[in-house]
Amino acid sequence: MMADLFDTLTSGPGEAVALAPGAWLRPGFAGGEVPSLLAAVLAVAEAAPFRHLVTPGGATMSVAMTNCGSLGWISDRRGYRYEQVDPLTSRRWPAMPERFLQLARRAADASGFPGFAPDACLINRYGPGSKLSLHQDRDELDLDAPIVSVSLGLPAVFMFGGQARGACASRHRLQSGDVVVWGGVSRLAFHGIAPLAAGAHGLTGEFRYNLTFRKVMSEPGAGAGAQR
Ligand code: MD3
Ligand code: FE
Repeated sequence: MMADLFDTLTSGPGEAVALAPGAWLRPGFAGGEVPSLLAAVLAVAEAAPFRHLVTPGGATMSVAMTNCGSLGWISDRRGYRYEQVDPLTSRRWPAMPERFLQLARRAADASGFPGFAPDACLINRYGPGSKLSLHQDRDELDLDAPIVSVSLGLPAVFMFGGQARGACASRHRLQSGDVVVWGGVSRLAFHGIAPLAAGAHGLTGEFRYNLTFRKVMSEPGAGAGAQR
């Protein structure tokens, strides 16, 4: 049996919950680091401000985004892609803070994906009502590497859609300090975030932040991903 919302509500820190094959929720894995992670997020946002991107279809996203690392994910009328330069500032994205890298690697190691070396970290900021519709993350060249997500601030309801577009298969609450590693067959699963409930968090106020660590570029000679 896969876990559902109630399992994640009742599991304590330390134990991993299998959300799906290759997808491990680690409640509270980053718990003690939340204040320092948040400080690093705000420092990134000083150099590369949060902004609401426009989709290729012309809709403005309700989630505000920025990035750090050598590549950053962007969307505009021309499509979705990774860029080395922030189109808002015309500068390179801020470097990935060492503590981000360490946390992402530690979580991936614990989940059976040793040596994770992300080159991109997308930072999402949710305000009241912000949502992310069901989607796949498939703009990365290296689909063998997992994605590691870290939640900070207000809780959110994560929707897991499985391998096919369509209905949400399960829901899970993601709370501040929770880390999820998405690898294997879950790497291309459909997923989204339900509209954020209004609230007040002691550290983030009305916001929820989510970090997703991604390996965009394949290593030379890494195989299938290399020629995509
Ligand atoms: C499952 N972010 O940035 S994190 C995204 O909370 C994104 O901001 C959400 O989806 C957020 O693309 C969800 C959980 C997550 C991230 C990546 C995944 C789940 C995933 C990639 C594949 C499968
Ligand atoms: Fe995603």
